[in-house]
Amino acid sequence: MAYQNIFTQVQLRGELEPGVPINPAENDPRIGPFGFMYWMGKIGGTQLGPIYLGTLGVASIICGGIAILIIGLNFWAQVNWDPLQFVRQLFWLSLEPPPAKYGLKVLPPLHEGGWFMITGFFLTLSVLFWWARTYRRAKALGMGTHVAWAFASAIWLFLVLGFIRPLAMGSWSEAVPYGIFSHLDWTAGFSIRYGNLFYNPFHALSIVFLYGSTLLFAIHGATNLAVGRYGGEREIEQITDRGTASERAALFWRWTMGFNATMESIHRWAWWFAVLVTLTGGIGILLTGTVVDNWYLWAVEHHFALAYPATGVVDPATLPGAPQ
Ligand code: 07D
Ligand code: 07D
Repeated sequence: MAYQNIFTQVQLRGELEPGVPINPAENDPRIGPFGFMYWMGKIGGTQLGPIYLGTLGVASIICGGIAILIIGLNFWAQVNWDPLQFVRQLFWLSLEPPPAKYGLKVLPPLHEGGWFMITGFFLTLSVLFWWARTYRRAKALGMGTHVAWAFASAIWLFLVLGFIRPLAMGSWSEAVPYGIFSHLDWTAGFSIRYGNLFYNPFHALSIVFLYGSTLLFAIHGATNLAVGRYGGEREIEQITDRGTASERAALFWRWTMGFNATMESIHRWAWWFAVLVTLTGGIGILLTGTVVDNWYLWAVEHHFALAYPATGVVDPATLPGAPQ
């Protein structure tokens, strides 16, 4: 067998595997497997399929499809149904939420946010169906539901951005537009409108866990590859019966930083770091405009930002009667 390292990957070939059977009483309409693919093997397993759609999968894909279709048709209409301009301007096109005057009206006129509301409805359904699918498939396989709960943390931020916070602010106009660059403009505008998001401690926490996640992922991946020559990629065996690979990995980290995670705990570290990115992020966004109006002034008040010398210029958002 060839020595495996980061540059030489295993391209497994053998019988096509349908995977473990599940409870025969359950409907199990899995489709495939379809065959092997060399290029898939470069980034993961070589086998394509089996795939399991089921009711929730089909429902999710239909709802997601409707959302994408409405977004796409709105974009296309915005360029007078010119296919070339659709492609050229794709990144700049946007489906905007309703204007503020409609408040929480569920269905404003279609061209004034109505299409946006319908899209949001189907997109949210699609994401929720997909969540239920991750939960149900895990249960069907007798697995824990860790993936579903981690996904729920991302959905929490998604719902805060597009549903919960707009509801709390009393207007759907607060929601994020559907568009590549327009959602970036929204993000930048949000920070400016609320006095610089860097002074929001939950944004800071979210960044800590985002950066932390990349660091943990990198050192975990690197450590496992490094002890691959001792069977380190057989993580489960190394957890239950600590072998020479995990001994070395542990010693390496004790040598270099005085402490080591275990073969098992590193995955708990990684899970929590990833989950906390969007959990803390969602809290930070929900507080913005509802509890805290200007994060810079909030930071001045809490003595971790310096007040500028008086210039006579007043932030209109701080004046009584300013639109909230
Ligand atoms: C690599 C897994 C694959 C997923 C991909 C995303 C779509 C959207 C929709 C044309 C890591 C598929 C994209 C289906 C097509 C239309 C209308 C995940 C991986 C490849 N953002 N954001 C992107 C979304 C928010 C921000 C890219 C979604 C907030 C910044 C992509 C949401 C804020 C930057 C995208 C969402 C924010 C991006 C790449 C939902 C604050 C970038 C995403 C539903 C968090 C980056 C041009 C990626 C970029 C980028 C999608 C929400 C900020 C289009 C679906 C409102 C600063 N965002 N985003 O790889 O290049 O994620 O933008 O909440 O710099 Mg965003
Ligand atoms: C959006 C979770 C929802 C996604 C779901 C997926 C589909 C598509 C497609 C299958 C991303 C649904 C998917 C429908 C399916 C296919 C193909 C996760 C999402 C459910 N920031 N910032 C964050 C940094 C600034 C701002 C988080 C850094 C400025 C706003 C993160 C910097 C301003 C918001 C982060 C920086 C600003 C954030 C996002 C540096 C702009 C948010 C975490 C170095 C000028 C969001 C509390 C995440 C948040 C957020 C990082 C700067 C604005 C840690 C590193 C000061 C408005 N920022 N930011 O995972 O939670 O998002 O804030 O400058 O809303 Mg920020």
